[in-house]
Amino acid sequence: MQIAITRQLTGAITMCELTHVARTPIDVERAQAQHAEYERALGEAGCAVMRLTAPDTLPDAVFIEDTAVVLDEVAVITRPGAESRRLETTGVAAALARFRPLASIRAPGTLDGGDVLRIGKRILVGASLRSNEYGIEQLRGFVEPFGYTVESVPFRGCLHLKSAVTLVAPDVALYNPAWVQAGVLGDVQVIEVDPNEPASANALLVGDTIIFPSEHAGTMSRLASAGLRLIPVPAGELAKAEGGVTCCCVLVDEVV
Ligand code: CIR
Repeated sequence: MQIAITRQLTGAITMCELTHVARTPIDVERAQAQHAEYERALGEAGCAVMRLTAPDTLPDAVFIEDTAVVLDEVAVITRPGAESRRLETTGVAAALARFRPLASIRAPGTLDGGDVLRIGKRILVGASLRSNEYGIEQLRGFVEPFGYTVESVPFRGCLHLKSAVTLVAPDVALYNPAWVQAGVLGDVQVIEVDPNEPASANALLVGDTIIFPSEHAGTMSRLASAGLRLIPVPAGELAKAEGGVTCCCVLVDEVV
């Protein structure tokens, strides 16, 4: 059983951080309905969903992925690159302490979980506006003793590395070749996004199921043709806040 920790979406989301996306009005009720559907999909994919509350002083709290990197051995609590997001980690750390020993990124380090892509024992970290070299170095120090390697990866055109590439199977990556080079991914098969849907590389793999935004029909049909199992979810309102499907949960594997 996997636990998916999610976080309440409040009306404060209209004040969210934005970097590559122009601000357009977010329909909060619609966003909440989409978020609830996402949580239902997590349940259907086999997760136990644990939703944390959020104060309305934290506009981006729903994007909980950015606050922690959870491995079997340790949970690394991040120090998000956007100052407005730094207080999000307190509630997440309290929840994760039940499941893992904690380590924390400290100033001047910054790290957003959305930049962290694990491929087996390789951890790729997007060198982004949000994750700096100090944060990446601190992460390396925490996880190398457990046999992981940490590589800093260049990308462009989007907020986080996982906006440009995610795994859709343990050895298959979905990526946008305009934003990240396949070479950095190493020895995995790759599927390119539909070129008409540049922002569709963010897929959430849960077991053998992919939770995927239903708005990206072209890329979805590429994934389906590859024989992958999909649960489509509406995610258009969250996209207006520059969030995708990986961003809205932290997955905690049961360690046996
Ligand atoms: C932000 O700019 O921080 C939020 N509005 C969106 C964060 C999305 N998170 C993610 O891609 N992991």
